[in-house]
Amino acid sequence: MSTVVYLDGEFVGKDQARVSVFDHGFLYGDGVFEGIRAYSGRVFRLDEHVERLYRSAQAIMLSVPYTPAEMRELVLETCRRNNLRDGYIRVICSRGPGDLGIDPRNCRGQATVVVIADKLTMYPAAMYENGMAVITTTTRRNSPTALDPGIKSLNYLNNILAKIEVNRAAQAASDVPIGEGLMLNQEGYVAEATGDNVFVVQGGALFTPPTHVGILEGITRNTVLEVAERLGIPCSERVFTLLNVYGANEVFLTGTGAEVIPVVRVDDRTIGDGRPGPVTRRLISAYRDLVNTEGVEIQRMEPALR
Ligand code: PXG
Repeated sequence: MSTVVYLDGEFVGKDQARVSVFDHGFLYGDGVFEGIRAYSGRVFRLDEHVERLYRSAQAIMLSVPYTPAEMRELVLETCRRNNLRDGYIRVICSRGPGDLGIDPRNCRGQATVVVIADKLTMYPAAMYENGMAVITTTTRRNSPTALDPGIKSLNYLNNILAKIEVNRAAQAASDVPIGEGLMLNQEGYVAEATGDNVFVVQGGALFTPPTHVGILEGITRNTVLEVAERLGIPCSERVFTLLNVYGANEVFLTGTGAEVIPVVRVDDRTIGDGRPGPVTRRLISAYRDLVNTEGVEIQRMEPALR
């Protein structure tokens, strides 16, 4: 079955899914998006992703031409049309076509909406077993006073610049592969990774930066906080520095794509004994159990008799 993409009111073949070069999403990164996962025929935390999409859209005064309930249905329908049971769903809402000026008033006033459901490229399984190395990037996370990282905007250059640093560092030979980069906020406090949130474990308790540090409030982050609480693992949001990361017993990252992934080396400092720790391993397993049991059914319930 060939991939179909939802684009502005209709499903079209992947190769026909084209957006104007005058679209302000393309010209200026003027838009918002979501990355969502489906597992075993269910969409994980769909309502949370839809809510975040609308929060982001509202922040940039972008009017989405559907209700959140319709958007939710659109995500499910895109999965159905692609026969997708496991994979990745990308929702993109851009300002739409306009002229060459940045002024959003010159666009049509309603978002271009795209929904893609496709396969996902994941980190290799060995990284979940053995952990990854990370570096701290010199690129600082956007200041919330300039562009709040809580907005999941199409403007990812801040993260991409950091990711380029990660890629360059990863070229050097290393027994532990470098997979991500930590980004600090403008004050030098640990914010998040280029596409994931960060947690440290210290004395059996879990710590992650609060949203006011300037992070994307990850749905996986919030899920892990919930799961940890259920498991009786103390957790709190706390502002911390690299010193707290270097000295942590365990470090891991969270994200829709990465799920929960162990970090065993930070800026060439070995974390703990250099192996994924017990709390991280417990959370990886609990998170996997959850994604395979919870979520919104993709298939419509068939009538019992027909
Ligand atoms: N921080 C940032 C900056 C992100 O982009 C997360 C945290 C984790 O959020 P969720 O809700 O997924 O737990 C993200 C989201 C990629 C890619 O290709 C990654 C994300 C988004 C889009 C693409 O690596 N991560």
